[in-house]
Amino acid sequence: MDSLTTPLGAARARGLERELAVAMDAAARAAALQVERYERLERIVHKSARDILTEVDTLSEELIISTIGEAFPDDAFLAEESGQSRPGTGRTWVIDPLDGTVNYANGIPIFCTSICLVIDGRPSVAALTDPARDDRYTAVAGGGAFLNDRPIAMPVKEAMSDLVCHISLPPYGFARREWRIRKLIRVARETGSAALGLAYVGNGRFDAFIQPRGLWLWDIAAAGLIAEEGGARVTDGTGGPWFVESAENRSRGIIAALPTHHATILELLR
Ligand code: 2AM
Ligand code: CA
Repeated sequence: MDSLTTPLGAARARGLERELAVAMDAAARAAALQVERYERLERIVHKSARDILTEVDTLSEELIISTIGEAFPDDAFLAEESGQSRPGTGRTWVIDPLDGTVNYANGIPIFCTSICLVIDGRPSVAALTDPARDDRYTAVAGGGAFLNDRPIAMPVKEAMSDLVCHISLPPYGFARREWRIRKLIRVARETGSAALGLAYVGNGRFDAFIQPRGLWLWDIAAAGLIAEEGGARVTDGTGGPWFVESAENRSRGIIAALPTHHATILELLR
């Protein structure tokens, strides 16, 4: 397992082997907890009208932060439930301990745990695990994307009518644009886990992920790198850089698509 065709090999070539190994270990621990507690929830807190929090979100995040914090005590964290700690170190772990919490709490087995190391503002190492399927997505910037230790890449699809797309448009004001896109593609889906849907672009389970706003940095950090390393063109909702660490992060949009169709999708959203 030493070549560039394995995740740890690709990470080693960039001096990030330990980082990826620790991220994979932290994701595996959170995934095990999520499987163990699946359909056995004790407490659901309503964070806001549309947002919920379970004890599994909190426990998963604690597990991930303690695992990574032990290995890299000087690094900073930006995590969904506990926020930002120790900014300004140049290395920040961006964490969504459980993406797709509503699915999880309802017993729909579509959710994931997402971990990304951002170095000097650049997503550099990603580990994203779908516990229900034991699908382990990983990526290293410039080193490729992997699913269960095998390299992945998007397929070639020339015709827009072949595209299977993950589409989440805002509820108001986008009906005409949504219809314009749906008319041209094969089918649109919404999984309820933005991070998992975006990671699926990395190996062409989705040919595009289209959400022009409403995401947080922890929803997109790991999955955006996986999509990009799988060969997608990835931008924000208007064609700009998809990951801006200092941006007001609740309103991030992301368009990840086969490079040949990305510009058309952006145009259709205008
Ligand atoms: P979450 O489960 O980690 O909250 C569908 O709800 C998708 O959008 C999920 O991936 C969810 O992530 C994400 N999302 C981001 N911000 C959200 C919010 N304020 N309320 C509900 N879901 C949100
Ligand atoms: Ca979450």
